[in-house]
Amino acid sequence: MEDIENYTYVIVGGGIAGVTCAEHLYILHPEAKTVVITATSLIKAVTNVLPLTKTLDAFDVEERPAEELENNCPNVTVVRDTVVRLHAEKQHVYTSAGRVFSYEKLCICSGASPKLVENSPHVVCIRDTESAQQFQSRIKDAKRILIVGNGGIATEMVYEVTGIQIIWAIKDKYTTANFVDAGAAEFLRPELDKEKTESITPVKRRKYIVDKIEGGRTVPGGALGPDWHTGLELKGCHQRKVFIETEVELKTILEPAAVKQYGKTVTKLNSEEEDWPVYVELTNGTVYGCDFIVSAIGVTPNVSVFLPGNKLTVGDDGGLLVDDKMRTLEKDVFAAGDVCTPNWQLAPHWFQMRLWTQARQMGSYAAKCMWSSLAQEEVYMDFCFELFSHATKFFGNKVILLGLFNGQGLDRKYEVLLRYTKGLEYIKCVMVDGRMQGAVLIGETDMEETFENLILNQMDLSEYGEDLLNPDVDIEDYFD
Ligand SMILES: Cc1cc2nc3c(=O)[nH]c(=O)nc-3n(C[C@H](O)[C@H](O)[C@H](O)COP(=O)(O)OP(=O)(O)OC[C@H]3O[C@@H](n4cnc5c(N)ncnc54)[C@H](O)[C@@H]3O)c2cc1C
Ligand SMILES: *[C@@H]1O[C@H](CO)[C@@H](O)[C@H](O)[C@H]1NC(C)=O
Ligand SMILES: *[C@@H]1O[C@H](CO)[C@@H](O)[C@H](O)[C@H]1NC(C)=O
Ligand SMILES: CC(=O)N[C@H]1CO[C@H](CO)[C@@H](O)[C@@H]1O
Repeated sequence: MEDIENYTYVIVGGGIAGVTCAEHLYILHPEAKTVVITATSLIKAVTNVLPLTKTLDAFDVEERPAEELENNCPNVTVVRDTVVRLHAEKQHVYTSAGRVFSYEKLCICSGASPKLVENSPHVVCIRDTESAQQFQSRIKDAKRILIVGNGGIATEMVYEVTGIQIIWAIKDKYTTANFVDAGAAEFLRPELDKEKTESITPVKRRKYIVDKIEGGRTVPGGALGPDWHTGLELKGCHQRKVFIETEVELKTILEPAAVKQYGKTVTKLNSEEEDWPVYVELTNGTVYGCDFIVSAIGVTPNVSVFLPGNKLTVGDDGGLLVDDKMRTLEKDVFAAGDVCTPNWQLAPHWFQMRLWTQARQMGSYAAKCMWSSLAQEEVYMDFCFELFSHATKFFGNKVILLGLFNGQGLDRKYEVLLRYTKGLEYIKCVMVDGRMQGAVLIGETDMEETFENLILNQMDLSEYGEDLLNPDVDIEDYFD
């Protein structure tokens, strides 16, 4: 006979999504019994929340003991255990310790695991530029690394790293429109900041069209598009060399002994090439040596224990599909954070990115949805899903990403306005037909609220042209 523990709300996962969901359920429904079941002893807490705009808060993430959540929210219990099965029809979850929890409303917040090209000590995983600092210590003695992945993080990595050779293996034909962030990475490259002895007056203001970039094979230095060549080829990247291998994936990682054993031909990039700690065979048969491999190929949502026997559906990216009330297809089963994939009609300037910001927004909104479905109250989609926004720090610089900041989904048919002041600020606007679609703001630009409004209200800005970013024109006066 099963000994069933009954709860109103059961949350699986003690990450940002799960903890935020529990905290908000406690606010909405303090007398309800809530349990957070989490595989790890520490939970993730959001601290130092600072509202930046209507859709965006800056905050820190800290690991905290579970008791803290219990102390702050007395009717919330944290159980350290691993959920191994969901029986949605019975409304039960089962744990590895043999416990059974029944719920009225369940929220799956089990997160995602970084995809590794291969589980190997030679592979370093990068999800966000913030982990770049840690990565830089490993890179100190390296001569050559191989980067796998073609997303924003891989792109930033490629531009972040100086003074070594980089082989960048991408499965697409060309490095995506992400190359625009090359400028951001140039801006952020600490070496550049250190060199900054000249005054910060020169402001580069540039405009270019992004739809005719050809994929390159071997691109030296920081140049990926015709404009970057002339405009942003900056000092300090001379020994750096980037070799781009397109339309390939990583096939195998080979130890030096295996290369000898199988008699693999190693492709040399310089004449006197020595032995390498590790070798990589690409799907087209080329073998390269390198110091280590950087994997930046995204994450896999942690869904496997929930699927068997239930009618949950997953999207192309493997996430649990949720509707605009964060509901899965199973009755009373919600999902939030990295584990889920929004399956509603997305607002034109919002898209999912598996980041803290969204884990928190979804956790909070899921709590509202869970409570309102129990209380049979109406709930409206949170305003934060109107506009993609993310605030982070790259090497101490404030970075704000708004809307389609990288031209996401615009099929490379957009213009970019750029204002770039070395060591001070980097402002990029993505424009279509004179209307702002997205922006990257680095430094203390103080533009986030104005730009948020411009993206949300889609005002026609064509008459301002490039002057939109002219530092002598105070656009806030016009638009606030
Ligand atoms: C290396 C790395 C660096 C990152 N850096 C940044 C960054 O700088 N900025 C940023 O915004 N985002 C960053 N991200 C992304 C960010 O961490 C995630 O988007 C966010 O943490 C997702 O929160 P979550 O609550 O959905 O999932 P998670 O934080 O992954 O939490 C999932 C929780 O579920 C638990 N769990 C999973 N399965 C079970 C189970 N079966 N039973 C019980 N418990 C379970 C786990 O133990 C964990 O507590 C990074 C991610 C990685 C991997
Ligand atoms: C906890 O829940 C009980 C009822 O289940 C309620 O009486 C009590 O006020 C709640 N405690 C707090 C601190 O909200
Ligand atoms: C694999 O691609 C590289 C360049 O991307 C090329 O130099 C090499 O010849 C290709 N190898 C094979 C076996 O096709
Ligand atoms: C299938 C899968 O990705 N499982 C992961 C889920 O989360 C736990 C804890 O974070 C990982 O240990 C699993 O590997």
